[in-house]
Amino acid sequence: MSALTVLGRLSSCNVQKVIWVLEELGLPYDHIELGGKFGGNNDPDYLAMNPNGRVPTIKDGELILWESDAIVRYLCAQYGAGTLWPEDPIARAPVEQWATWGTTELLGDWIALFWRLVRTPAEKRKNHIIERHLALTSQRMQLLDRHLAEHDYMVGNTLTMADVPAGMTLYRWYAMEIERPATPHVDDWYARLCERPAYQKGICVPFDDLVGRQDF
Ligand SMILES: N[C@@H](CCC(=O)N[C@@H](CS)C(=O)NCC(=O)O)C(=O)O
Repeated sequence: MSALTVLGRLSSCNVQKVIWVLEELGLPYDHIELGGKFGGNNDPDYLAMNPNGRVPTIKDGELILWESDAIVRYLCAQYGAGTLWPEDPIARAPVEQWATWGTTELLGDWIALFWRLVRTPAEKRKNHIIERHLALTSQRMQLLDRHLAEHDYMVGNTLTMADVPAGMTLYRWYAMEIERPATPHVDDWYARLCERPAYQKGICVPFDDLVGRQDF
């Protein structure tokens, strides 16, 4: 048994970020599938750790932590100093900025699009709502494209925590049957990410078992 345990189903995009980071850091960990079709996230034992009843939660020694972004920040700060987590606050500031942008600005419409298109059964889909979320997500991807014209990764030319929230969205973005705007620099960034075994393991996870399911 490793000191570090992740609880949460890998089909969850929030769990995926955590697994991606752990794999990038090369840390040993145990992974327990929980939530969704696995259940367990409303059991008293789990709620005692995470009263929010959602996944992921991690245990690292005595530390119990939930909220995927807090977990990603903790793992990067604790184990990725100098790589995923620049130690100098001035160097780290844009990393924090883009990580927050990914989570707050990009993720909202992207996840709404995924829910409306993929998780909603075909007979219940509302095209005008799908189109609105697609248009807003596309605008964010175009902003990202302009930014990535100048950089190989979100901040500078190596992977940092800044890549995690936005990078997480890409597998599903490219897998969804939608009309995407031309974003050649995002395409190149995605190709670079796909070359990383950690990204393959954490993020490139087929989502067939989520199609048409709104019950979790
Ligand atoms: N803000 C939370 C959101 C967590 C969340 O919504 N998790 C979803 C999966 S992506 C969940 O637990 N759904 C219930 C389930 O899987 O049973 C985080 O980032 O960790």
